[in-house]
Parts: sequence; C-alpha cells; structure tokens
Amino acid sequence: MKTKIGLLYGGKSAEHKVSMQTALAVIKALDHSKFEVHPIYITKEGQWVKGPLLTGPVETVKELEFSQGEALSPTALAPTLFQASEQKGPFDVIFPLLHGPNGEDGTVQGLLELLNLPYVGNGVLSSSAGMDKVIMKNIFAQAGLPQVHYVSFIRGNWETSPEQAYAHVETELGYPCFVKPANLGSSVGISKCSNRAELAAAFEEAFQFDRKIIVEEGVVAREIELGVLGNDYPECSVAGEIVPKVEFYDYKAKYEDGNTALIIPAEITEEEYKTLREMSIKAFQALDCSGLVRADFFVTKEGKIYINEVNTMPGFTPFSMFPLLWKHTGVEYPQLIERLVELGIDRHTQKQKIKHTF
Ligand code: G1L
Repeated sequence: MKTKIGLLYGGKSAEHKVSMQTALAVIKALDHSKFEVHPIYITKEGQWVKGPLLTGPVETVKELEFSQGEALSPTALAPTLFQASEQKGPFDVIFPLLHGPNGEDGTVQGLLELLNLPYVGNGVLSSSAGMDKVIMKNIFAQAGLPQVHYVSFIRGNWETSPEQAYAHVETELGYPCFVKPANLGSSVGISKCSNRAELAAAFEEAFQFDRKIIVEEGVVAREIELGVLGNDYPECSVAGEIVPKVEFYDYKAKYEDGNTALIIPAEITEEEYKTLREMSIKAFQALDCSGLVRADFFVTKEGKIYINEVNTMPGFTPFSMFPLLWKHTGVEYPQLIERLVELGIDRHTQKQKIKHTF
C-alpha cells in the first residue's frame, strides 16, 4: 500500500512563490512507487483547489497552479476529509508547505488537528509560539538559553509615549540595535538603527507590518545554524554558517537569494559545536517542537554563543540551509522527506494512545 500524501502549498502569502517551488522539489524527490501525491493548491486569493493525483514528477510550477478543479474552502474541505478519514483515505498524512500568517502560525495545524489527520512538521503550539519573536524569546529566556538583550512594544505603548519608548531602548540596549515586527517570518519591516532619528523611523516602519515589535541589541557575530530532526528524541545536523557576500546596508537585500554564501560544515571548534547542539535541543524542547526546526545562532569572536531564533518551517528546497545541513550529515533530500513523513505519522499514532477520560 502506498502512503497517501496530501501536499498543501501556495497560500495567501508573500511566500507563495517559494512555497510553489518547494512543492515542486518535494514532488520530484518523492519515490512515486512508495507515495501517492495528492496536490492541494491554495491560490493567492486564499481559495483551496484540490488537484488530480500525481502519478510521477512534474516539471514546472505551472502544472501545480490549478485554476479550476474542485474549488474548496478549508471548511468545505473538512467534511470530505472527515468522512474519508473514517474509511482511511484519501490521505494518510498532510504535508503543509505554507509560510506566514496563514499557514506557519498554527492555524492550518489547528484545522488538521480538528480533522484528526496526521501531518508533517510542528504542531499548533510550536508553530504559533515560533511565529512570534517575543513569545519565542520569552520561552527561551525561561529555559535559560543565552540571548542578546531585547525589548518589545505594542503599538499602543508607543503611540501614547514614543519618546519614552525610545528612551527605554537606549537605556536597555543602546546602539546599534535592530527593530523588527514580532510576527513576520521574512525580513520585511526590519531596520538597523544607530541613533534616535533612525530608531523613530524604524518604529514607524515596523508598526506598518504588525501591532507588536521587538528591538534587539546589535552584536558583531557570525551567523551559525543547525538543523534538528525528530520528535521525542531529536537529533542535530552539522553546523552551517551564513556569510554575506558583500556588506549590506539593506537588511532585506542581505537575505535575498544569492546574496549570501552557505559554508557547511561551519568552521567552529568541537566545543562550540557541542554547545550549539545542546542549545538546539533545548530550544526544540522548550518550544515543544516536533518533526524539525532550524536553530539560528550568533557566535562572537570571544566565543560567546547566543540563540537568535528558531524557524519551525525553514526554507526547504534542496538548496536551502536545512536540507543542505542534513545532506552533509548523511541524510539526502528524499530520505529527509521520508523521515519527516514518518515522524508526522508517528506523532499522530502516539497521540491516539492518550487517554481523554478518567
Ligand atoms: F513539513 C515540514 F517538513 F515540516 C516542513 C514544512 C514547511 C518543512 C519546511 C517547510 N517550509 C515551508 O513551507 C516554506 C519555508 C518553503 C514555506 Cl513557503
């Protein structure tokens, strides 16, 4: 019996294109003698369209953009899935490849929980906590993970007394500092500030994208990342380093494709690698993650290590950091995908054993 995968991709999000390209890569990598792939496309307008069964790899993103077909809303999809799940089909597991406020923040995971469908990757709690930089950092602080200093504001605080907000940043962090919307996965609305005027402009900018922002102390450090894979017994990949090819003044430009080089494995000491592994696992468990996470760190010249953030839905093409880290650890892209599917099904099986009455 083939495992029936419902592949969920596209979405009402700025990352629509990235999701399409990732879906294409995942379809190409899947062994079609072991898996049946059922595409579910979410249009830019947010409509859910169930495509035909894919019997082999597809070559272009165009072939995954179903315009007509069975149009569904997530709630219209629910009853058909409910019905079907009792007779064990049409899906054994859902593979959600969605980014941002309508997919990475736990809402899609919530739908799948209600449908009692197994799915790949993080659950509701880790997805939503990981999407909010302030909540995530507060959880890391509670777990005793070293981080750079940070402060946060909601729009109301700032509107009432902006000068007080800026003064607070200056006493707590000083310059340079980074201002970021609390909730966006990508790098929009982020600014580096070196003085009060830049700070004021950065608050204006960041509050366009969210009602909550975070301000972080700027440190001179290398950016090192690790992949974590597993459920109750998570394992770490080798470490990788992200090196900007030229110096960037525009924070957004830095992370656009081709502007950085990935060095795998990163040149770090055995002791640094050990600390990074311990911190990665601690972060994974503090957020109650399942499946996978990419843990991002700052490593200074003095050897200080801070956790920056974790990404519960990291870039996932064969050329993205997370799959490349695992490739260098000995897990090729197709095996990585199979392992994630297995972990998603395992978690669901374990959950069915939990007692709900007493
Ligand atoms: F399902 C997994 F494996 F957990 C998973 C899901 C989503 C891994 C990575 C991603 N990443 C993305 O969906 C994206 C960053 C490509 C969004 Cl567009």
